[in-house]
Amino acid sequence: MAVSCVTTSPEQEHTPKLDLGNIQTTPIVFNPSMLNLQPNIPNQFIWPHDERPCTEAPELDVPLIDLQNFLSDSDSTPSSSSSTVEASRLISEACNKHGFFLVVNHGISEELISDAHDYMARFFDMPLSEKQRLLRKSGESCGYASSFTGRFSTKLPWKETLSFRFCDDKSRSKTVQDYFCDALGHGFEPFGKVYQEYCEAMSSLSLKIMELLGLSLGVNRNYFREFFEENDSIMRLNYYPPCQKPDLTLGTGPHCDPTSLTILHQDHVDGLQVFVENQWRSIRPNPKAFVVNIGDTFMALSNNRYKSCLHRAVVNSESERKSLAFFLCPKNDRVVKPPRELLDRITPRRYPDFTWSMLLEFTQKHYRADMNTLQAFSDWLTNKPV
Ligand SMILES: O=C(O)CCC(=O)C(=O)O
Repeated sequence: MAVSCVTTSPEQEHTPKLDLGNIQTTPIVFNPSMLNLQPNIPNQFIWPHDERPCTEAPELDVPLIDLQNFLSDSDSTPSSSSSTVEASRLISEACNKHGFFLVVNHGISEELISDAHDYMARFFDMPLSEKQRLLRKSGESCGYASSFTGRFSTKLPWKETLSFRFCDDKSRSKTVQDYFCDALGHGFEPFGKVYQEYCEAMSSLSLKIMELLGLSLGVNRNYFREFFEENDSIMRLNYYPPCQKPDLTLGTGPHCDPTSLTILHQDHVDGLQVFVENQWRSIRPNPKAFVVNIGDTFMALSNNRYKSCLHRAVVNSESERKSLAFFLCPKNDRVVKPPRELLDRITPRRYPDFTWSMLLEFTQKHYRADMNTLQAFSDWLTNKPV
């Protein structure tokens, strides 16, 4: 029997401020090889009652957008070709409802996706001490994090992550490879190569999706594409170990992505949930598809026309789960402001000018990303003494 999982809207909840420096004692270590078999979980991983996962979340109806014809049409193809019009129509529909859609026939080879999953498995299989050689430093957005035990002291996520930067800047062509080799030695060159290639593919795909987003908003097809050229993005590998108390915790807590566009590939295990119409709904894994969603920065760029949507990941007691997330972000000093087409007297500017580096710093140093990040950031910018 399907159990309804209607919960209190997180909009009504108090937005916690980042508890920087509040960790008095040595933070606990999240070592999945020891924790995943224990019958009880440490208190720091236990979430408040009204935020705990529901037993079953009905599937969300997300459009499946076939990019084959759109991608095979050359750049000279008019924006009115029927496959392009249909793709941008579906995107508009999804982004007006919840901001999540799936893309298939996206042009990324199965082999590359499978390699990216294999290397992710190899990385998280390494002993904790090895992974800790990439440990994320305080105030930084990249590196290895065993949960966020060093950063927060409550509502910890049941996961490990590895995040790294990808710059689509031809003059800095080997950023990902350098990252792995510099930190872990030349034996990790194959890791670096796979993720360099994967990030390049994600960046190209996201620029094509930007064309469709532009068309769907009635903006010049190249406007957002050009805005994100030379993007300074973040790639994240998520590993959710099995948990003996999955009903008490979350793999990733509820949040909207502060970034611009997320392209996610889930393995075959359920876990991703989106909060739509006051209800948590799941997006089932589809190995042939990428899950795409709008983030806060694009919400600001679209002058609030397209909203970023609250989502989370749940865990389970039997299977581990993994996902690959590419977060498209503008070049650090690009000023985020909507194009003229999205402004008029009825819809004036909704957010002040900002750069991605300002928003990133806000989420690293002052605020734990949730569903109010963009509004909190906008208020902070507006009220900040000059
Ligand atoms: O693993 C997932 O399905 C979601 C991950 C996510 O939301 C994140 O990494 O921000």
